Order: sequence, then structure tokens, then C-alpha cells
Amino acid sequence: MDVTRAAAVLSGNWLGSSTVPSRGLYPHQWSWDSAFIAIGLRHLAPERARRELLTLFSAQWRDGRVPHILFNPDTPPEAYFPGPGFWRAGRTSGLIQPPVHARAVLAVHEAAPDREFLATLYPKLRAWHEYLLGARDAGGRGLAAIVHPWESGMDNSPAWDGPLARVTPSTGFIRRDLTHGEAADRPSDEDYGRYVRLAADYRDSGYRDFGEFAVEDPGFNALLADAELALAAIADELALPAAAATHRESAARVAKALQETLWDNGFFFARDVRTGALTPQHTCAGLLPLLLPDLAVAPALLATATGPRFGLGRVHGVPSYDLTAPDFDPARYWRGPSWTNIGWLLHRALLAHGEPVLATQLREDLLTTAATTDFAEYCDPLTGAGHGTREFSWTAALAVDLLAS
Ligand code: 2M8
Repeated sequence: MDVTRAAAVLSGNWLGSSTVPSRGLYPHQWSWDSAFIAIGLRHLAPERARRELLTLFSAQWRDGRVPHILFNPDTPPEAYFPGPGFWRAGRTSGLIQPPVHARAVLAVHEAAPDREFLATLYPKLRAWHEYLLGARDAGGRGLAAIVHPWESGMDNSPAWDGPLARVTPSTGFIRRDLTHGEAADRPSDEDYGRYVRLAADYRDSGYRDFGEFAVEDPGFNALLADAELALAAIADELALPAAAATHRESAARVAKALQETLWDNGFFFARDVRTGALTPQHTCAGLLPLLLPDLAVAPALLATATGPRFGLGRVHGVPSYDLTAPDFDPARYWRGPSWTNIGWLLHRALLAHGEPVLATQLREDLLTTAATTDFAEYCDPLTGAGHGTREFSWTAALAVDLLAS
């Protein structure tokens, strides 16, 4: 893959102080996208990588949450729904996304050391994690709960079908995503109606209450434990050894809660906090605890990753959903296709668990697919065909990072 093409995608999507995931479908700044984008940008333009993250954290709420969208004031309000008017939260939405930011901040610093950048972001990252481990512990199990499928980053995952079934879909709004995306690649109208209903109810509660949807997601919480480890490394860099120890203890607590409460029969499943039951679907979120270096069940989880359900090493990328499930769909949003960010995370996880051959194979495949699909948002794991929008920022950014690794 040619790094200049990936760099051109990132420059084309740069707005001056942040990067849009894509010019058409996602014309604002998204939280976890920005973290992945910074991880790539650090090799091309560290100043832009730092700016990307500083801009996002300039929108952090007083309660510590980092909003999932920071709206660009120059983008017309009708370009994306639900836009700023819907959320009634100033320039942001009121939801969150997975906490991959500490890992990104550390990575940016490692590529281009800047103590001031670390010192500025450390307290903000701490407040962010404290919000997740405090206000979001809906189940009292030491895990953060998400209150909307969009908070998982895996919006349309089949794991949300059960909890979402309780939600009455909203009607009477205009979807903007279908202007840019194929209907067969995107969530159904009914699911979209449920997303809008949940977001409106949460907004009307003042962004405080746990409503009909409250879920402990293994992907979100594995990323939180990984983020606490990154924060520990940041605290070490800042010569704060006591704080570093606290972050390591916190990472260990989340990892323990994951293992004790979401691991069942060889896999990590999401828990529906309302019913207390685990959701039965095998999704790629259940593979993310492999990021944790001391994971006792790593051999069993690796066996599932390379077995028939995810076919790691025999398919393109990491399928977002169980290849053997009757409702596996290779093209529809988070219900089967492979996404570069999940592949990039699994690449790291494979290296951490002594699987360098599989990691190299995955890396080669991610780079080839990024190039052949014009940096597609996601791809068919069986054929490698691109789906969703093209010139997608995190596909380009993470390809840059894989090239440099
Ligand atoms: C997708 O989510 C947004 C809502 O946040 C959407 O569908 O409009 C997801 O793939 C999410 O993970 C991603 O951050 C976002 C922007 O790329 O798009």
C-alpha cells in the first residue's frame, strides 16, 4: 500500500483542527474515530495528531464524559441527523463512545514526545475514566454500561437486538445517512427509529438516567481496562508513580469483572443490565478482551477467534459477527462485515499473546484491503469487497500505522 494515498485521504478529511470520518456520511468530529485517526496522523504530522485530540477534549463535559460527536459549526445542520438541534447540548451530542483515547494520547507521545501535551490531557483522561467507572456503573459490577447502541461504536450489532426489542421506534424524522450509503449496508428503518427514541429519552432525562437500554459490553470494557493501562504509562511518564499504580489496579479490577461476569462457555458476551441475562450472540466485541496481557482465558478465546465463528487467518479482517450464525450478513453495518479498527486492535492483541505469524497475516490483509477498496469503511470478510463510504479516515490512518509498525 502506498502511504501517500492514505495521507491524501487524511488531508482531504482534515477541517483545520480535526478530521471528519468521511466528507459525506459523517461530516463532524467523532470521538473514537479521532483517537484512531491520531494514531495514524502521529507518523505523518504529529502536530495535527495532537490538535485532533485536544479539539475533542475541548468539548469534554463537566461530568467527565467525552461526547461522541463534536459538531462542526460550518457544516449545514441538515447534513447529518441527529444534528446539534436534536441533542440540545450546545456543540455536542450527549452520548459517548469507547474509551480508546488514553491509548491514542500515549501513542502520539511515543512517536513525538511532548510532555506538555501529556500533562494537559492526563487530568482530562482521568476525569473521563472516572465518569465511566462511577456514573456509568449501572449494574454495580465494576463495569461501565452503555445506554445506547451508538455508544458501543458497533451500532447495529446483533447483540443489541434483544435489549432494543423493548424500545418503541420513533417515527417522523428524516434519515440523512441513506443519502450517502446503500440501504442494504445500513441499519433498517425500524432500528433507526429505536436509536432515535433512545437518544431522545436520554436527552429528556438530562443525560442522566439509565433507560430501557443499559448494557455491559465486553468490547467497551476491555478497551476501558486497556485505557487504564495506557493512563498508568502516561502517569509514569509524568513521574506520578502513585497515580500509575492506581490506574494499574483499576485496570486489573475491570479485567477481573469482565472475566467473572461476562465470560461464559468460551466467550465474552454482553449483559443486558435490565434483565441480568447475557446476550447470546458471538460478536467481535467479545474478542477484544484479548487486548489484555494477563487474560487467563486467552488460549480459549484465541481458539474461538481462529475457529469457524471468526475464521481469523482464513477470511478478510475480523468479521464483526459470527460467520456461522443464520443471520450473519457480510454487507450490513456491524452485522458481519470487517472493520479496520477491530482488525488493528486484534493485530495488537495477537502480538501481545505470542501469535506473530497470525498477526503478520492480518496486517498484510488489512493493508491490501484498504488499498483495493479505496479505504472503504468496512469490507465483506468472505470476498474482501468494500462497503459503506470510501476514503474513510480510520481505515487510512490505521493503514498508515500498520505500515509504520
Ligand atoms: C457509525 O456511527 C454513527 C453514529 O455514531 C452513524 O452510524 O451515523 C459507527 O460505525 C461508529 O462506530 C463510528 O464512530 C461512526 C463514524 O465513523 O459511524
